Amino acid sequence: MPELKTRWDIFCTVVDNFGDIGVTWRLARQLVAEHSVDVRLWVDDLRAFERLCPQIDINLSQQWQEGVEVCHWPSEWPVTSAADVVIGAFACQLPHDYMDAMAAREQPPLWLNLDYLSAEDWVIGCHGLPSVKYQNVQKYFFFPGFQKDTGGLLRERGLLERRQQFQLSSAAQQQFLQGLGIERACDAQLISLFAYENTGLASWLDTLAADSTPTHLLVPEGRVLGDVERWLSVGELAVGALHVRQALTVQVLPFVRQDQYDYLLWCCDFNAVRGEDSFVRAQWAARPLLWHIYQQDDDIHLDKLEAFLTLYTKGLSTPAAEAISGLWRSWNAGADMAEHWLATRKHEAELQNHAQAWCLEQALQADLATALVQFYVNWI
Ligand code: TRH
Repeated sequence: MPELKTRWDIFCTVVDNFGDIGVTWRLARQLVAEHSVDVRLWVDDLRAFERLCPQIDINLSQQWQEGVEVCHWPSEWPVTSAADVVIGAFACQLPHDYMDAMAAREQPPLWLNLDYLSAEDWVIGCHGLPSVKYQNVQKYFFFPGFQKDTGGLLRERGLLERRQQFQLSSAAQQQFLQGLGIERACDAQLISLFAYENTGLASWLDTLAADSTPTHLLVPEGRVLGDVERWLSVGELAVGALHVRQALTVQVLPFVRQDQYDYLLWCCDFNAVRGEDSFVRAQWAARPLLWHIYQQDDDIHLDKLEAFLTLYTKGLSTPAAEAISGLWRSWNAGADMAEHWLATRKHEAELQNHAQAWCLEQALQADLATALVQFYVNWI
């Protein structure tokens, strides 16, 4: 692909949680590092950003981080020229003055809405279609996805090779885990837990505690901790807290930098993830996973869950497909996890092989940043 010294503006409003900033920060860095473009990332909430990237100075209106110009989205829009490519993430509304600046350009910019990730089939038909127009500037839909003819998934160059090397090195893993204060018992399975509040958690923890295989459960600080506290019957859990209940050890971790979170996923035998970005990262970890999908009005998220399961379970034996699907459905209904977890455990080896195969299959698609650059090249 030709090297393009173009300017890109990415706009991110943090609705809630970390997915909006997680995705746009990852994309911005990758565009700079791998496609040599200039990127300004406009973010309205630097505090949320700071959780993933602690080197951010939340008091600055403009700063450079890893080659990206990070700008705090101001209440009064500054006079600034519009970039060659403008990305509004997740249908965020661009400032009116900026839209005027887009329209004032001699050559209008490529204007894209980066949509939410979905495995539903309709995404294929809608990816790349024109959306609304502002004066002479046409906006287009850009849909990430798992299938051919979608925008693909965010995946940095060399990610899978780095992951594989790390997973082959028990010393590297041990060093990383020790850095977080984790002493893994040699026969214990490691599970990471990043989830929203979930009434099904207690039954899963009961099952893990009663299991003959020991489990070390790693829980980064966040929304699920309240359910963990209730199950343990303890007060507020702080980072570093460690509790043992029969075969289950529960340890609370700090919320780590985004790249460190990858290492955590790569170390674990099984990852419970949520939302969008951690969900994708767990797939690149090539380990079996459990997805807590972001809840939407009228339960439309359940269609997305089923669409993903349909794709993901292709190639699995019927019992393994039923086990993992049952587990995911229960988790997302906040229902009892015991039976489905035990069923899933029976197919551990098959699910592990499948996670590897799925990861390799997904990596055959162009990654999302490359697909965006290609879209721009085709457009001009
Ligand atoms: O935080 P989320 O629930 O974000 C959600 C979803 O994106 C959802 O689709 C969207 O509508 C909503 O936000 C507004 O889950 P997600 O997408 O996994 O984002 C979490 C980010 O946090 C991801 O980039 C990984 C990162 N992370 C760390 O950097 N360190 C950590 O310790 C952990 C646990 C996560």
